[in-house]
Amino acid sequence: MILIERPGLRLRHQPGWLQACGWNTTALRHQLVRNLPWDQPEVLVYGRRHPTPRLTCWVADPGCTYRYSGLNQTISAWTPELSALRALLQDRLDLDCNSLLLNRYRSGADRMGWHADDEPELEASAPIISLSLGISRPLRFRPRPGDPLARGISPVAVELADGDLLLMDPPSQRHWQHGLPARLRLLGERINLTFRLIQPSTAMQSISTRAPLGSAATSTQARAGGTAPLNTSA
Ligand SMILES: O=C(O)CCC(=O)C(=O)O
Repeated sequence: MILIERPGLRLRHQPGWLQACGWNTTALRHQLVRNLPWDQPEVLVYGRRHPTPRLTCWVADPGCTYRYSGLNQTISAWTPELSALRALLQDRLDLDCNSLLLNRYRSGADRMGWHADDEPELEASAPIISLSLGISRPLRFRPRPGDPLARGISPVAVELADGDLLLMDPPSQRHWQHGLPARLRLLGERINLTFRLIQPSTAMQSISTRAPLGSAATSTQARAGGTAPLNTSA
């Protein structure tokens, strides 16, 4: 496990983790493409609707619903392969989760804006567990604007390849943002899965009402790519 630490940031990266656990990552990616009800929701940014620059699917236990930038997020059920992945995380890492956000980047043009996974309904003491499938893309981290702990610290990039595990430990989400820049020359597809632990009692709260992250937009709008997009040529 590669440990990446900066003030307020702790990442644990295990390249090829899924393959080491005996999984066929190509078959898994094809199953997910085929079996999940992929959606391209629109988000409100400064009063205008924009399609997210990627496809998404929200999978969760009953009661772990939330609203996404003013729209009800549709919950999909755990498929057998996703339940097996959840059991693997419990078994190998002793980590619980009750929800999962899948992002499907159809090519290098699809992306994710800067954001922190700091929604109030997320259990703050639990890591965000990320698994990557398909083509390799860099996930970039930067201090949250104005954060006193991480001020002046250089951004960090983690290249996430097929089968990689990345654990984003608390309190990383309080002090750092992350985002996935476009890579226009890349044609291949990538799917990322982030397993989360939601507190069901707060799960109905609207994440579109959260405090802004150094801009007038919410985290959801930023994640959607609606504010200051990442440098596409970097
Ligand atoms: O695609 C990735 O690796 C990042 C996904 C992400 O930032 C998220 O789901 O919040």
